[in-house]
Amino acid sequence: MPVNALDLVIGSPALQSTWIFVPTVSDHRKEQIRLEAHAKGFVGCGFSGAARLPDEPRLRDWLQRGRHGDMSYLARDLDRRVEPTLFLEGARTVIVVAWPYAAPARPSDEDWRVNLTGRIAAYARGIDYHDALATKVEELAVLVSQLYGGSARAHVDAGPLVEKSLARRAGLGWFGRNTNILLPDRGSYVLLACLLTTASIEPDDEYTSDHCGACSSCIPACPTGAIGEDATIDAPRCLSYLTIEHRGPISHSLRPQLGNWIFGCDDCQTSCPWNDPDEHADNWLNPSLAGVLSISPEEFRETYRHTAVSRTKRRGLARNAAIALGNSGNEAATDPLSRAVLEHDEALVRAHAAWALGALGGSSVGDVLRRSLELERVPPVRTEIEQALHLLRDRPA
Ligand code: B12
Ligand code: SF4
Ligand code: SF4
Repeated sequence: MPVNALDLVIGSPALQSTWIFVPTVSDHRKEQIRLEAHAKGFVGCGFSGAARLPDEPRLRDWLQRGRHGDMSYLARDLDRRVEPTLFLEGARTVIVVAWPYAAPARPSDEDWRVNLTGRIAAYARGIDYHDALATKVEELAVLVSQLYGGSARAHVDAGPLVEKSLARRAGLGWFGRNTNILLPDRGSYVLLACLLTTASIEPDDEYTSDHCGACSSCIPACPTGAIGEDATIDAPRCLSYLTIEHRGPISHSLRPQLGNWIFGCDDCQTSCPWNDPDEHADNWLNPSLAGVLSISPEEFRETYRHTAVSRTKRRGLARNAAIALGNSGNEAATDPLSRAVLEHDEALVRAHAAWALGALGGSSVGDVLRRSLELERVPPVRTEIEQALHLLRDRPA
């Protein structure tokens, strides 16, 4: 979920000359940083050295298998992904913090099909975490520089470093089979951020246990089978990738697996015994699909501007809502989809609305699709409409 790169370099020459690092047996300053991180709301704060991470062969293998899909930035300059000193020259310590977010409720499958509501992944609730965390990590950076001197630089998701591996090395938790880092007392509903510093701070022990044990619940819970036996994700199959990162049409074979996910996916986390579900559904996470499909540019800006959802853009979110309406099996989805195939200003959305109408079927759908074919000028959308008409014809009466 990368956004614009966040760079922060703290540590004026004045500060650096005032504070000289003197290693001590018991470093109270380290505990002060941990306490401050907790006071800011972080639920984990660990310290790691800045040596090169051992992940390069795993990353290379993952990339060679094309598991990164369109995220070409992940393949750029692997050294920068595993070498903290290339992110901050002279880095000697990486402080990794974990920010908790509220667990999602588990709405029943039946409910969304009746109410025609979508699902947004729980991490996206509220102000975009990139902004929220950046401010807190910047404040922590000031404290680190005051206590130890040196310079510091924050890394929140968008940077190249492999944050999960740093988190494990900083002692925060283990890699689950779903590839997320789980904290033993929190589960995986946490977001990670790093603070690199030139100060030398005693590292914590890396997290060597693995508490997945015999469990493998997340693997069958994944709607698209994106979690490999080798605990890596095939991103082009992952709904989080498809609904957020992937800009173009979603392949026909994967559309039914979206269910009602319109931004991200939590299925491999809600199925995990280390995560407790929330009891209460949150309307913001379950918006009306018809509303999202027809959302205007102004409404989209107003509703999602400061949230992570803005990353998928209005076009992407409406595309996903069209698919979810097609998956609902509910006749009430026909009207909003018919309006979209005839009138939506985005070709991508019209194309997916055509598919969704074909998937829904019903007596009025053929007429709507034929009318839209008369009006439609964009070749890929025309193809989708023709395919939807074929689907209708082939459907058993
Ligand atoms: C690209 C990316 C994605 C991609 C690919 C996901 C993936 N698993 O790689 C997509 C778009 C699919 C995605 C989805 C999600 N993401 Co994402 N994503 C990233 C990003 C930007 C890079 C991850 C990466 O490098 N992947 C490459 C592959 C090869 O890495 P990997 O699968 O983790 O493989 C490594 C491990 O296998 C590791 N490893 C495994 N076992 C062991 C054992 C040892 C001993 C060692 C040393 C290493 C090791 O070695 C591999 C190479 O490093 C990071 C932020 C960052 N800068 O790190 C966030 C991040 C991983 N995502 C995050 C989140 C929250 C999500 C979602 C939950 C969002 C959602 N609800 O929709 C889903 C979860 C899907 C899933 N099951 O992974 C969080 C994870 C927080 C956590 N608790 O772990 C991160 C850290 C962002 C953040 N700052 O908080 N994401
Ligand atoms: S986020 Fe969803 S689609 Fe992606 S691996 Fe997890 S369960 Fe599968
Ligand atoms: S569901 Fe089971 S296997 Fe998957 S991450 Fe959680 S504990 Fe590990």
